[in-house]
Amino acid sequence: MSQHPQIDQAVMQERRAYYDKIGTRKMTPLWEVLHALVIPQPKSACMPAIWHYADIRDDIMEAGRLITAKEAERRVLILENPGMPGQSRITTSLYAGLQLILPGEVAPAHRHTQSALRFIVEGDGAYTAVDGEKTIMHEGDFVITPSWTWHDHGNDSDRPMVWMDGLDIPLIQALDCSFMERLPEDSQPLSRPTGDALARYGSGLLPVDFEVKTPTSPVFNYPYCRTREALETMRRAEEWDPCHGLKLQYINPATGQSAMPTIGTFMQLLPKGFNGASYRSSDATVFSVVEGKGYTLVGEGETQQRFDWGKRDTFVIPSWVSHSHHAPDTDAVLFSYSDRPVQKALGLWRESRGNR
Ligand code: GTQ
Repeated sequence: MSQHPQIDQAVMQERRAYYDKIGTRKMTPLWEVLHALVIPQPKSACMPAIWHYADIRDDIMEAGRLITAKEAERRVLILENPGMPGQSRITTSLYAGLQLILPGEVAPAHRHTQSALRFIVEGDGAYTAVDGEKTIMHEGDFVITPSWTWHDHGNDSDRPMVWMDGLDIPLIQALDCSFMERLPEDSQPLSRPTGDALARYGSGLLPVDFEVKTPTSPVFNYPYCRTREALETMRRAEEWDPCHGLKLQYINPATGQSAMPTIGTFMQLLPKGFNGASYRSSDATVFSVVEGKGYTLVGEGETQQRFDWGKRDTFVIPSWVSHSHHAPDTDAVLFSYSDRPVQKALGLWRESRGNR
């Protein structure tokens, strides 16, 4: 408490008048906001949240009765972080949505500066065409649409397909560099056979004269069967990380960097009985459950939450929030993505284990 409340009142009044005056000249005092701007550690509007697929699948299918993929252009339910309603984002920097394509539908060709990933949640056999090549998608596949590449989606199978879209929309918004255009035709012309990119760039080989021209991986479908086999073979070494189980990152084979420049993507195996140690990192992370079930403890003390999850559920952990993964009854496989490559490129990324 102040010893001179009268004087403080007078000073406060004078300051307020001063703030009003400089406000007319488009200025404002830093000292009133400094400690909200430069804070000791992340304090995000992003909240931990979970979407159970069993609770939302009917809503997704209902969208399929209300609007066609063509009319919607992209028929997607945005997974909106409850801490940032109306902002079309799941973390401060990243977007997530669940996209539905019904048999026979086409989501027409367009391109934009935002990079996109597709992570296949339900169904088999729909396709995405990227830069003249179609890839047929299966559950657990990780598919990339690099910045400014033409892409259209279609479903020639006889079942609905649902995938998670992960895009860097909020990041591009912050940088004000969104550009987009549409192709006059629904589907782009194809110039290469299906599987060409994976054979050419994803077999531990590269064309002899290959030159890196863009930061995004030339492999645009990382099939789950290969990822799963890698995890299954590696588990024999019994080298479990106390926090992550066995965790791999998807890389661009031409550079060794993350597969996408703005979004880091990961797949991890938690063996049955896994009791993970507490972990936090500065990249808020979106998880999609590929196999098995388990739970994640989020936060600490009285505010700690428990997210029970199973196949096809999505959950998000904000920046610098401690969490631990547990898989008491089954093996579990988790796909995840975050803005880690951006933070690393800028020398900002941090992690800590065991509440240190
Ligand atoms: O498939 O191109 O969920 O442009 C949001 C924006 C998907 C897409 C989204 C998009 C797309």
